[in-house]
Amino acid sequence: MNGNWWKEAVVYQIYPRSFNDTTGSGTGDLNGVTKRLDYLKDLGVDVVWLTPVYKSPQHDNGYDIANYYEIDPLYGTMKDFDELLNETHARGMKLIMDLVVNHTSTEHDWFQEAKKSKDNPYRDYYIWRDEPNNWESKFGGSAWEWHEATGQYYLHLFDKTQADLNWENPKLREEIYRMVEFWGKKGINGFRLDVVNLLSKGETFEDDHVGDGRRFYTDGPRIHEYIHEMSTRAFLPYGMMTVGEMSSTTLEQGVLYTRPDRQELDMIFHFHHLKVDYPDGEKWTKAPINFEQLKEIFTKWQEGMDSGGGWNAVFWSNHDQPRAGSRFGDGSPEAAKMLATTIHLLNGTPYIYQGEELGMTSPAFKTIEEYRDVETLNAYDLLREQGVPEKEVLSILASKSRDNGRTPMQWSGEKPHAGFTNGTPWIGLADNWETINAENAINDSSSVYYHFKQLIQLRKKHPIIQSGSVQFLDHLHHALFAYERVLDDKRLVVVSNFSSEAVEVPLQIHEVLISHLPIQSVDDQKFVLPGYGAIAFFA
Ligand code: TEU
Repeated sequence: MNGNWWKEAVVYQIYPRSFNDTTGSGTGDLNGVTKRLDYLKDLGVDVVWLTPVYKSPQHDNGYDIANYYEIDPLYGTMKDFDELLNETHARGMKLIMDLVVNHTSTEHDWFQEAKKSKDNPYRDYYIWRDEPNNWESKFGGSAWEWHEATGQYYLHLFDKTQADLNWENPKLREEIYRMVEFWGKKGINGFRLDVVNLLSKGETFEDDHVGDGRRFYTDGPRIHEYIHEMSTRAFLPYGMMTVGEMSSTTLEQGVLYTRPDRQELDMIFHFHHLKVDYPDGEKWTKAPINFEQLKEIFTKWQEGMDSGGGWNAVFWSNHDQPRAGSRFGDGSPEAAKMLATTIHLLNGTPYIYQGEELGMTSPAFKTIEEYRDVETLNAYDLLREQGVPEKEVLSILASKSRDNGRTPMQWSGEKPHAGFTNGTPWIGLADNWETINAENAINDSSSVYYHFKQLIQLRKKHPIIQSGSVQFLDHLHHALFAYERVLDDKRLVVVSNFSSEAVEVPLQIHEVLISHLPIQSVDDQKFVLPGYGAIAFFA
């Protein structure tokens, strides 16, 4: 097997809770995923990434793990998991899981022990202090929670039910590696590592006078040591693919995390391009996309990872983000196809988030009762406390909430819940499911689905897509996102129009690789790219 197989792969992310329910519980399950494996195989994906299905009280939809060795009954049993793994492999696909080791649920046995007394052997698996500092939780409020019985505070960078683990403790690290080996022995093919660049908190825990504390624990002092140790001990021996989810990291760090000679991670997700509608870093406000900034970020990361010898995961969407078509486009199938072309022909391993291949949109919820996400509900309370009017808060949530990406997969026009469940779905559906659904998509050769399928096939056929160098073309019209890939004597040019207006492009086309809207040539030196059009051609 090619040691770099993940460089040639396309990954499909499944958020099982919202994928396919076979029991009528209203929540998707593992058997539901197994039933849809043929759908994924037909689409052409190589790797399936399952977000957490471990035992959990589900305060943060499974990112609060209570037992790393068990499947949450909500999703089924270990037998169901084994079957899913076998069936995935039987179809020539690979399966990766989520590894959440920055924190555990406070219901995890380790924390249950740790909170018993200050001298409990598990106390030091977590981070306790007599006094809190001023660091803030990423879900709002202080990052410290008071524990009355033992008279100390524990650190939680996320919800207060997600206690941060103390990676300084070698015993804890051993436990983690043993757990990774358990899944490695089962035969899974890798992990997506949740907020993995936050593991090393430093030792000083000083107040942050200029920020929320993140500069102390982001890419912290011992982070590369920990990741290298975990990789050589637990990932490499099982040939696992790894993708690190990086919170607020830098390009320099990104190269360090992914340069193969350093034996840390295969690739990373960074989120800078998904903060271009966070003015001054503020998520909870409505703002247009800063398109110039978007292009600068891609230019920097694409060219920089390429020349530094690192490797990117490329993506627009995941379970923490509003639907990309609604955010970067107008929600139309054309915009969905344009975004797909843009991302799939870049340098890196592309990720598709469930429903993205159908052009699913954000649901535009209108009341607070429709939301489920802990971060969203906290933000709602904080904004209301600050006096922001209800209507405005709801409009902010409709554009920014993580629940925008978590509505059920739209399988068919079947009433009442699009073939997702026969029960009551845990969260409502986007109301366009009667038109936007997998069944309709498969029956329509011009659908977003077939556009994704074509992009996946092109990647397999043309080595330039996987390994060509990348250079951005910044001299074209301001509404265009354009780059070229170069391999040997071949030059592949990709031009996407992020506006609804047609734009003239002064470039010469030799051979069109993919394009979803009619391209009109002005003369042999120029062509017109329609609004939300995208084209890739050999120049
Ligand atoms: O997310 C990490 C993270 O910090 C963000 O993506 C976060 O959701 C966003 O910044 C909020 O504005 C990961 C998981 O993907 C997410 O679902 C979990 O809630 C989080 O870690 C904690 O485990």
